[in-house]
Amino acid sequence: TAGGAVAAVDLGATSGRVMIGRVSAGALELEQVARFPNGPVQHNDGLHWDFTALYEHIVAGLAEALRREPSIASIGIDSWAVDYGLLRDGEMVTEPFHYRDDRTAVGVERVHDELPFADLYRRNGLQFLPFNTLYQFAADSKVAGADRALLIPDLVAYLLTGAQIAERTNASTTGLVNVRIGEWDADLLERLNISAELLPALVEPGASVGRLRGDAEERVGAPLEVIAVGSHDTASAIVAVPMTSPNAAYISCGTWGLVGVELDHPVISDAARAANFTNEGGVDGRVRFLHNVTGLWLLSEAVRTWEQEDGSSIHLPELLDAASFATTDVPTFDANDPRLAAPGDMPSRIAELLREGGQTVPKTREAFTRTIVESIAKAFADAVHTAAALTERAIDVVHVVGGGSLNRLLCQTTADRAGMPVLAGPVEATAIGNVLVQARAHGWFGPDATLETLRAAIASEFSPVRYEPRGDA
Ligand code: LFR
Repeated sequence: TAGGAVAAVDLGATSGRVMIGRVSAGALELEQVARFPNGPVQHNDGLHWDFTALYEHIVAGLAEALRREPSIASIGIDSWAVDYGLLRDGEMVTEPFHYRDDRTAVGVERVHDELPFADLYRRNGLQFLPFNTLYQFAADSKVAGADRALLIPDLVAYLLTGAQIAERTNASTTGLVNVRIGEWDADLLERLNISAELLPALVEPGASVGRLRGDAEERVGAPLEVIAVGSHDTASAIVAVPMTSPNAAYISCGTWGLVGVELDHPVISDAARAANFTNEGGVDGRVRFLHNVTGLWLLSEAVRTWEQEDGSSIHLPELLDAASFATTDVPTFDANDPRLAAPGDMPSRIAELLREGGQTVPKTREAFTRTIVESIAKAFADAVHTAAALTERAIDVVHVVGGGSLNRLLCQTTADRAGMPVLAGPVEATAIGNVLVQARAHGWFGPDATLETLRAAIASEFSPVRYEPRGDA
């Protein structure tokens, strides 16, 4: 009885995928069915996503998934956070904005004029990121004329099923959910002039959203059920971190590096605010107490720039191998500098930061790559130590999951700089978390499965690679 197949839709900032997850006797197997590119698109009024294209790829991918695996029982959808689509009379008003669009600066000013950041933090427990949804709303002239705002995974679910919901983990990244009561903060909405009607009811991961309807059902081939998962990709990834002790920290590393620990209760102390740590909602009411570190974005934007210069593509694993032999002094910069947030010529911007810091700019691409990786590792290690201090935990191991777990140089330098072992993997944490929450909803892990049950079930299958800290680093 205990098993079956589900489909996971996982949308990242640079690509999206549809996967089949097969679960049997606690074992889990993933099969990628479709992968499609994603990225910012410049419109007259700023950076957007090509959501319409994403949706087409999703529907085509789901149809292919069902062809390959007719027993698929449900669909779960996760994506990056904070971004939303606006609806008017049920129709999308415009392609959603991309969170790296710089219009949000105006929104930050407007919101902080009404409520200083310290007051906001006490309410929503969120680290300051200029693109948190509440700032985006304040800068988006189309919000006033809309009757619904749906976060990206909820928007996909709506188009598929017709149901309008706000999945809780992702809703927590809007800045509009009260961190103590776990509901939309009505008072905050009023002060920010946001109609309470704009936001649909919150729904828990594991709940049924609805069945495919109309065109979606026809194209996919069956009236499949959509189940809410940890629809914030980071929430799904954390489900699949094989943590076995409260003294474990995690880094969910893709475009971003989300560095922190899992808690039962939020920490909204002045120190947490000053360190810009966030209390995002996890699956089962857990708290993702973490800090956003600019992750592989720096490397992918640098490589993109170099590829444009060369007019040919770069083989990243090769570049990273070469970078690991660049052993002379490695200058580092602040990976979190806000000037590195927008798309653009990353090598020049980084060179400027290095010069500002009185450091020499590496001359070769290998050495430059080493500087980028070490700077990310340094920011990771700092965030791990800060998380330990803020939560008074004796952190003694760091799990790295996501694409970054395959980056050996990054894992090793993170271990070196944190002074503790790094356990790398699974690389597919987000998709695994998405699949596990659906599988649990179907009862395939028994009636009382906790996150610990799920983590234990997959621990044997995805055993991590261990990196010991090198003492001399
Ligand atoms: C990671 C992520 C982060 C969020 C950022 C922007 O993919 O979801 O958790 O802060 O993207 O949405």
